Amino acid sequence: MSGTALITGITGQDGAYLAQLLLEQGYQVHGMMRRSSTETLGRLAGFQDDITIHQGDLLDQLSLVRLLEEVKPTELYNLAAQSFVPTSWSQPILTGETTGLGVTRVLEAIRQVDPSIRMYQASSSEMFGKVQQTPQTETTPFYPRSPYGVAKVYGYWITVNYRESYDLFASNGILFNHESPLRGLEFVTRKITDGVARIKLGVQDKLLLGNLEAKRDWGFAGDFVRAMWLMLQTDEPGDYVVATGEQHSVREFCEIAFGTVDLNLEDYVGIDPRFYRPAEVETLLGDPSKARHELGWEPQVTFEQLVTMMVEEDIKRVEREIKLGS
Ligand code: NAP
Ligand code: F7E
Repeated sequence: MSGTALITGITGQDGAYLAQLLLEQGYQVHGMMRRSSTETLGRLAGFQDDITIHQGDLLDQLSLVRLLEEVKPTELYNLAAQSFVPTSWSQPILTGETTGLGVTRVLEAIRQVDPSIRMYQASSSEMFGKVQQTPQTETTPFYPRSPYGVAKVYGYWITVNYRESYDLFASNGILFNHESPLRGLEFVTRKITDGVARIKLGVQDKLLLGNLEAKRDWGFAGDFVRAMWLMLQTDEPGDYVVATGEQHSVREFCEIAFGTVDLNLEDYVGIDPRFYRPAEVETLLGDPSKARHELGWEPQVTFEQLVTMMVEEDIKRVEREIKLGS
């Protein structure tokens, strides 16, 4: 018997991959989603019936307390957040409430209902922002560059603080960018692979992007959720960098994505200053040595495999859309 897991943010990219992993491990999986007037469970297609979905919201403390009383989880994965960096400038208060203070609400609910619940907090490489050291490790100082990054720094430290104040089993995964065919369409990788698929299939002419020189340490979401689970199986809680240790620019991502379908990016990519950010994170590169040594975690999917997988899945999806006439 593996236990009972509760995932906040079950409707997001990582929620879908983590739910699948936990089901495979024999967990009873419960997911929290906020109320929406439109369908948001699309990423759970194929295994939604194996998960119990509950309504709740990181903005509503009582909904969290009630949910923990009802589900009685042994492990809680706090993946819910306003996670799109540009939106954090247009909605900084909402981002602070959800991505920052939301973590305190989850920790308070655990403290009140059952302090033995193990908690994973989805911290982010965006906390390193204007990097103070390369590669970034668990001891690299934070210098966030967006309201999102600032909110994640708050979430990180409140998790550490509740661990130290109340002896909770609460761990931070400092995850670098991780992508997949389930990534939201506004994030740069998926915007590129969706654009490549549409251009190849003749339903789009151009792909407009912002800063092509930004560099990221990109991995596969399916690999990264395994690290989340491993973090809650240790004897002691802790904080871990999860990254591939390899860095590529947005331009390189484009080159491989267009190359997959025998097109040249120069013929199709344009620059639109609307996609520049008020303050940019120019470069991120993680050192996952601690996760490798203490968790035995290794990424399986290479950068080239990731880009190819995303392009191929987007081509299949756009072909289906064309057939349906949408
Ligand atoms: P995502 O696809 O944007 O999913 C975010 C989830 O949070 C969605 O299920 C969303 O629900 C939910 N949510 C937003 N506001 C909420 C609220 N007020 N109450 C309850 N749920 C709410 O993000 P992701 O890529 O899966 O990332 C998962 C987590 O890891 C996030 O915390 C993100 O910040 C963090 N992270 C991601 C990366 C990455 O590269 N993917 C790296 C480091 C850290 P709706 O479907 O209703 O919008
Ligand atoms: O941008 C540049 C952009 O939006 C990556 C989130 O999951 O990872 C993600 O945050 C880079 C930036 O991800 C476009 O300026 C160029 O330098 O895909 P992104 P992000 O901001 O790194 C971290 C780890 C998280 O925690 C976040 O939740 O790409 N870029 N042109 C562009 N970015 C976008 N979105 N769109 C463009 O057209």
